[in-house]
Amino acid sequence: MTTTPDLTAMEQEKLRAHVAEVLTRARARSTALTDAVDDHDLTRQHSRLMSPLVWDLAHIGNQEELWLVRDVGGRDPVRQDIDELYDAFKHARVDRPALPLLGPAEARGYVTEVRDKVLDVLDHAVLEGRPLVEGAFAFGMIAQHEQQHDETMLATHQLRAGAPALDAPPPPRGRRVPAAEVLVPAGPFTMGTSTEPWALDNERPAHTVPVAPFYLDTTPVTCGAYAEFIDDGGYDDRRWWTGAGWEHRQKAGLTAPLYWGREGRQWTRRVFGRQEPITPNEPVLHVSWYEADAYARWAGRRLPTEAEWEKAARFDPATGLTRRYPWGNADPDTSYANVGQAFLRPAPAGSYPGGAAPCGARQLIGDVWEWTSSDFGPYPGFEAWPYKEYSEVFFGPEYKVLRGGSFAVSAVACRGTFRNWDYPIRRQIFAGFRTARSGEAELA
Ligand code: AVJ
Ligand code: FE
Repeated sequence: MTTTPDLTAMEQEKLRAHVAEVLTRARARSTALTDAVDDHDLTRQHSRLMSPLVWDLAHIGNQEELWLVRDVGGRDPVRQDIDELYDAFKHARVDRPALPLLGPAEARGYVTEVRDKVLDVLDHAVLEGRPLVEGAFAFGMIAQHEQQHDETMLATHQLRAGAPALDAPPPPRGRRVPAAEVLVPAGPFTMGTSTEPWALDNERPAHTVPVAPFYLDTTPVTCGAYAEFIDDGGYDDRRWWTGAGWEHRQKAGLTAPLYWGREGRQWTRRVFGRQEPITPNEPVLHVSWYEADAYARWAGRRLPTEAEWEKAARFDPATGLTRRYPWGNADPDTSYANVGQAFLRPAPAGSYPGGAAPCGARQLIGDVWEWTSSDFGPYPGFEAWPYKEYSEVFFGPEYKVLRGGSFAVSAVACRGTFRNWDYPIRRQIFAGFRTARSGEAELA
């Protein structure tokens, strides 16, 4: 897929060390998320939308075994007998608690045994020559997979009732922004990537996309702004909702974001087991696509398309080039963005001025996943790789694209090109949004 020039022995060693580091970091997080609760909490279902935590853990190990022990390593299977139990396409999440799953101790033993073999495979692997190992792709894919499930496990923690099990310091305070919206002038840009070594198939290939001028919110929509929509009767005014959105709002009885409640006139919410007043300047979380879309219409605006989002996040008008990240080509760290579950919440709107895009928009990476107006589909020239079940089977109008990553994504699973997707009714994911409006009128 990607053709990298032949690696020197030293480059191979550096890459190997990097792989070991991202795998180890992912495992530390999986361990922390599963050690935080007792065996009962690991095996029970906290929501019909989610797997038991112990399923995620063994599924992480099983994917690692399939790709790195068996395929890349060419080694004998560790537990071929459990492949079917941990195949996400064989059993719906709602049915997983009733399966004869590995218990907590067995699952921990299994993932450790697989990892020991993988580190041995890594020691001996030649990281080029075969597409799957070129640039250590399969290892990067598995590290991302574990981190993606860690984010899913964190969403299960948020759904879980009972005493708090997780702790984190508060995020940095918010900053003022010069203007509520930024202009992204007209013009084509290069979307997607053909060079990012660990980009997944749906991010490829790079291709040119024309984009009309538009304005984009400088920051994600805040809880305070969202509360105004609610208090203005937004949930009861059919004008703001699409047909399908209104139908869902009625059927599901939506009146506020998931986890929100009222104490008198004050909006409150539950955050990882703690009840608290909403923070007005924090990006709103746990809204469905339908709610985000309705809010935007109420505000006289719309959701950005996926191409608009990516142009705002990556295009540098000074060079005409597309950056890896809003701030440039450096990997994310805490000076640029709220990623890596350093905190258990998004940072206030306007935070991370150092991570702003050339257009001036902030917090495009990290904090909250941002719903876009776009359906999840293939880029021109898409090729499913290395397996159809990562992306291709989900392409179609029933899924909407989310961009940018939340406070719960790890740096390895978060890029300016990274694409996430979900059903427009979903709210348990760490999703918010920002709004846009077309710019033609002003420029004419
Ligand atoms: C990309 C987050 C939609 O969790 O369903 C995990 C990632 N794919 N295991 C998901 C994924 C296979 C996927 N999302
Ligand atoms: Fe998975």
